[in-house]
Amino acid sequence: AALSLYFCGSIRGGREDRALYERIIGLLQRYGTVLTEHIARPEITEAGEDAQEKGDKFIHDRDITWLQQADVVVAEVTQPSLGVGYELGRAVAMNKKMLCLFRVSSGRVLSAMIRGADNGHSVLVRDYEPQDVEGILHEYFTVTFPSL
Ligand code: 6IA
Repeated sequence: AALSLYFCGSIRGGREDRALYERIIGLLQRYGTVLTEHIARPEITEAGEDAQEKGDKFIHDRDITWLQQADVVVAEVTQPSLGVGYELGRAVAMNKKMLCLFRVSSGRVLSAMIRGADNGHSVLVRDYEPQDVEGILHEYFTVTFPSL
């Protein structure tokens, strides 16, 4: 069966990287079903005007259910986001396979709690530039899921 992928990217933490999330999600769809493809939707803004539609409790509980279903979690962690950090912590507690992508060229320094979560096998943090993301994902998925 196809993989289930959970992609994390900032929403209320700031939408500056939304177009990049869209590109990453498009690439991830080569490897399986992206449960969270709405993260790139332009109509989802950090102001969150459509939040009332479903409510934060609904969003949280649905996202945790998807996280439990996921075979792998991929996160773009350059734009700091409480929600992404929370998801990653929950995913570590669930022993999920995880790949975090950070753009050093942003001038930011990644949280020690994310960088330091890298354990060299199931949880990986990769510094990257957007032009390398296709190759990085290809290598990650072919090494992690050789049967693909
Ligand atoms: O704290 P943040 O909002 O930056 O957290 C972003 C992360 O939390 C993403 O990886 C999502 O998986 C999850 N998340 C946060 N808000 C939502 C949401 N709608 N829908 C789905 N996942 C979410 C909120 C939209 C709202 C602004 C109208």
